Amino acid sequence: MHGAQEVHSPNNQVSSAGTYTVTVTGANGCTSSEEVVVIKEACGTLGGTVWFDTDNNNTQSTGETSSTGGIPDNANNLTGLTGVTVILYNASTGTTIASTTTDANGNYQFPNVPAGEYSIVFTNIPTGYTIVGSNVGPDDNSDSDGTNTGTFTFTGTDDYTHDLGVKPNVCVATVSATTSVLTCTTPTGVITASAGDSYAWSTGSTSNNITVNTAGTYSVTITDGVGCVATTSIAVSEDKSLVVVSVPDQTIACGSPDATLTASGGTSYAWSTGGVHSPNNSELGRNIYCDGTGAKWMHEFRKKL
Ligand SMILES: [Ca+2]
Ligand SMILES: [Ca+2]
Ligand SMILES: [Ca+2]
Repeated sequence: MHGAQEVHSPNNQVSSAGTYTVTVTGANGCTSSEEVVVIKEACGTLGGTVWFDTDNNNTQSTGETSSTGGIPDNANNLTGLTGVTVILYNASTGTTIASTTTDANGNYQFPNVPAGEYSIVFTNIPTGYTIVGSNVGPDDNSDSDGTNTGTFTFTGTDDYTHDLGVKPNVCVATVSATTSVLTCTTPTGVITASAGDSYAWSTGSTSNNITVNTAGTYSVTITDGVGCVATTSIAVSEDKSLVVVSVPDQTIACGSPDATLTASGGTSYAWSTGGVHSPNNSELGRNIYCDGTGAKWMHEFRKKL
């Protein structure tokens, strides 16, 4: 009963639940009394966070969020996923109660929610993230409740247990090249990227492979179907320096049948006499002969094999 303080006005503003009594006196002096029952609806805040499960254990770990109901630990500069749409449904009727988006720290709140049966759905999650396992472990404060929490009972006491754990997709890009050194015999190489859905090469190509003919470092960014993005690069060098050929001149002395001409500096040799692929060629030579005056004469010849 709330009769301790009398109010002599037709209006009486109350803020507490309870039973109130009013006694009304008419112009004729007669009185009547009436009891008024006031029920205060239980209201509170529903909320949580979309957090990064950086250690992949499907629960909010120390350092990922604070220990109190999914509020990110900003002291560690940790943030959650911003811009995720969160929808509050009346689980009894299926109607939408409210919709909001996660803030810069991944938090969301629905204030002034009456006690009742609800469900919360997370949607518009950016590509590039995987949803972690739901309801792992015994503590609803620290678990993830999935993109649809399912029906839960809200008593009107603030409740921040409705969270969603996400983790960035990780992928690794690799490239392979048919040659790492461009030479006179291998003037081009083909660099092939590991499988993806799209490719962006430093050359501007969007193919999964590129053909290169100049030395350099070539990079590629690979994107797959779930938004996983990875970049890698490979260096291709070039060795097209000319061989320094050294063949000392020779004299075929009078009376000698030939001279050996020796080339160096290479790995294979092709003499003008043909058919000889060694550093030495004794088929090319000069005849030196002497006449009766003592003068020397020379005749070059190439012997056909
Ligand atoms: Ca974790
Ligand atoms: Ca749960
Ligand atoms: Ca939870």
